[in-house]
Amino acid sequence: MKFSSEAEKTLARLIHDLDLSCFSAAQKTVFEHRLQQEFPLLFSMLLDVYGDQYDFYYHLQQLMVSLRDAFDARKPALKKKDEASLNDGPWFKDHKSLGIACYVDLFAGDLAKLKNRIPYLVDLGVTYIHLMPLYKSPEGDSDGGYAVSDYRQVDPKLGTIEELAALADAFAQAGIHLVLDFVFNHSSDEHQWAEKAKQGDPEFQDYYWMFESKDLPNQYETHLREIFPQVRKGNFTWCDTSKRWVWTTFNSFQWDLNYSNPAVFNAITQEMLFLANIGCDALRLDALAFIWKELGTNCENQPKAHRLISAFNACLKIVSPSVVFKSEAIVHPDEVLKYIGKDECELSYNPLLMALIWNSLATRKTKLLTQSMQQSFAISPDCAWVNYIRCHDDIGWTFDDAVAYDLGINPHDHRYFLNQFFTGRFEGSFAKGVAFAENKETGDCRVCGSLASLAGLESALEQNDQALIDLAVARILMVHSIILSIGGIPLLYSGDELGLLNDYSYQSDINKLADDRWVHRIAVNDKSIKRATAKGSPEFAISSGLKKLISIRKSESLLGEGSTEILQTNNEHVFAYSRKTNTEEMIALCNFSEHQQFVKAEHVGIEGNQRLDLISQQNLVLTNGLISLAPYQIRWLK
Ligand code: OTU
Repeated sequence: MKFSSEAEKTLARLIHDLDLSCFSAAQKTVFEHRLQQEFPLLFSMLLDVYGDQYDFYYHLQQLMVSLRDAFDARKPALKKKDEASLNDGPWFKDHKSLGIACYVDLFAGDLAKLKNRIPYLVDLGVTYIHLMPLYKSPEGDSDGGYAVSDYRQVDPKLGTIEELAALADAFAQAGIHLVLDFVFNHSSDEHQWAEKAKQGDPEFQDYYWMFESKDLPNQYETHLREIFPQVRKGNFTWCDTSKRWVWTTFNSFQWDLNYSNPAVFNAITQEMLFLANIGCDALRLDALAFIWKELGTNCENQPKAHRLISAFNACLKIVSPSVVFKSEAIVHPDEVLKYIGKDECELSYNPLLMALIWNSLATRKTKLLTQSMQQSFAISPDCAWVNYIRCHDDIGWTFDDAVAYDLGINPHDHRYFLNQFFTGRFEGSFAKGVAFAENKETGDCRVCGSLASLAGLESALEQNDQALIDLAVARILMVHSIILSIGGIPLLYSGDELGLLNDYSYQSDINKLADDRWVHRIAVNDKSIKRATAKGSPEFAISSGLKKLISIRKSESLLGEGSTEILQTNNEHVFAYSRKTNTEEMIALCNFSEHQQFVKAEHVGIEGNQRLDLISQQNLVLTNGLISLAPYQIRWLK
């Protein structure tokens, strides 16, 4: 192949000019071997994005220096882990895997105290922890830490980088993989790059998208969405110090980085490798869909965004191959899939499953869920979904309009209904959510709220109605059962395991008031943990029920390695899927309605054979060939 010989030639020249005297002979061999393996792809990606720039080769040379230095700085213990991971295959396929996402301050106070929470996590069965962004960020509103002022410094209120590295070790000893955020679409406006840009330094003004006049921004703007319309109109912010317009997709203090500048790719690679070298196992690629801007497009999911992510991935594989990327693409289902692959992100949030589970709770119908999963659940066996019900963000009604139309659902009207339902405006709704980012012009919004409040526990408790409380608890357990068994890493959102309700105190905090997502960013403290041990309480029912589901998951290896097939049940209220290996099979069924339902056993491939229901621990009894399901009942039939 012509191209690979070009890559080889280029690599030989780069290595020739690279001083590798810092390495031992053995380390030099490893580094060079990894370069041989990964450079062809890295080169082809960067050539495609930056090859027409006069100084492309200079930037490649700079990148080599960054890779060498990061490899040199990587601790021997981490290098050992890298070698082991290359031999052992991916950790995330294991049926014992269980994730949790939490804020350091809300969950523990600070990094030092978080160490004391490890026994709690181990008791829950956690093997993966995503610590929400904990880097230095502006005082006051920092978008929950997603405005990073220094990637190499921990927010002083939470601790130090040394404490974080020590915590990574402690987690590793407890069998917990650490996931950190890589917020690389933007930095905060207080990052030193931004500060220099504000002061007029042209080198750093090129790190961002800065414009003297509004002409070009206006041209871009005609194709762009507004992500946070509640805080600002449009995607650009006037910076008075530099007298320039700055591209700010999210908040005004989050400045989009300019990846058309190869110096930015290199600078951010250095930050990424610094994070990898702290000792994490995965990096969550925040807002990755937005990194490439192309005039005349919506500047999301651009082909060159994929090239850049592959290039970052190749750098990671050279320096720290045990670290994988997790994609945070909350976009059209077809676009979500494009980020998943060994060369891009081995892990990906599954926003479609998340949104459609909520949809099925509202409608009590599973057709949209079933058909969408049949279309979009399958991914490469090297990769894994991260399945979740709630996270720190709002819920947006992401699904493929074509699938909806196919089922006779008008997607626009249906999204309106879902917003009404989950904000509790729809009569008879059990949900108590808060509208987020309401667009006054279009009427669009998204939904915030804790899992328990959205699933009906808050309103049931207000009505003090035990039957409604029981239904809410059953919903909460059922939706968790899906993420625990459908295939992929189940990711809990801290507090949901304890049934925490919305916390409205943000409404009196000036720094949080404008961002309703704070309603479901809730402190977990000793009191809430203790409450969930009180027998008879809904919190206890949730926490003990969840623990039981987790322990069943952990005893069934087919829930890790088995393939998934989404089944048609011919009962519109029941969602079903099978998990299969060469030797075992399990059929999972969930009843999304508060009425008893029946499914013909033969429709889900059960033919009179003996099946054990792993949930009830009883053999399945068919009546007239029918499987019965009580309201919100889960069955795992093996
Ligand atoms: C992410 O989410 C984070 O999860 C948010 O907490 C941040 O505010 C944001 O990036 C900026 O850093 O708009 O409403 O995939 O939906 O990336 C959430 C597209 C968001 C976006 C997603 C983004």
